Amino acid sequence: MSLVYVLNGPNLNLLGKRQPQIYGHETLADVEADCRKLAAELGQTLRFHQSNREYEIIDWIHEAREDADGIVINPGAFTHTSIAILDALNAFEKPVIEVHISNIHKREAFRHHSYVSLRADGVIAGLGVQGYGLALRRIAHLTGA
Ligand code: CA2
Repeated sequence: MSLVYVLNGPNLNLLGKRQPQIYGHETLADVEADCRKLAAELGQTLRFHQSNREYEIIDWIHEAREDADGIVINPGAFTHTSIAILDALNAFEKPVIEVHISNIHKREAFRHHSYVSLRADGVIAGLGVQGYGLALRRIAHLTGA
């Protein structure tokens, strides 16, 4: 079994509850259930987390350094602001896939830049919540699982 962290940033706890035209109707609990089902097929154990606090996300990335085989991260709005999350990811040596539910490049100019993309091995944007599953498949491929 490989171990994958799936980390979600601020406001993603509101998924499926507001702005469905941008983020769809699935809740974060639905996304977690879908990810866990796929992970079982791929031979992955998941640690699935969401936080509105930057330091908690950083702490999970540090924790992942100990034992994880990969990180899937949707940093939410921290994508566009957080050098601290970038620094934490730079200290993680295994694959990192950045996921955005919406196509950030089709949205406001301030969403076009991602600090996390400076580290990510791959970036998925605009494929809705399907992006999470695709990211898990990519990590399975990269880790040879
Ligand atoms: O498209 C994405 O996944 C984003 O990472 C989502 C972030 C946004 O700041 C990024 O630019 C792109 C926002 C997540 C907020 O999620 C909500 C979901 C439902 C209702 C309100 C917010």
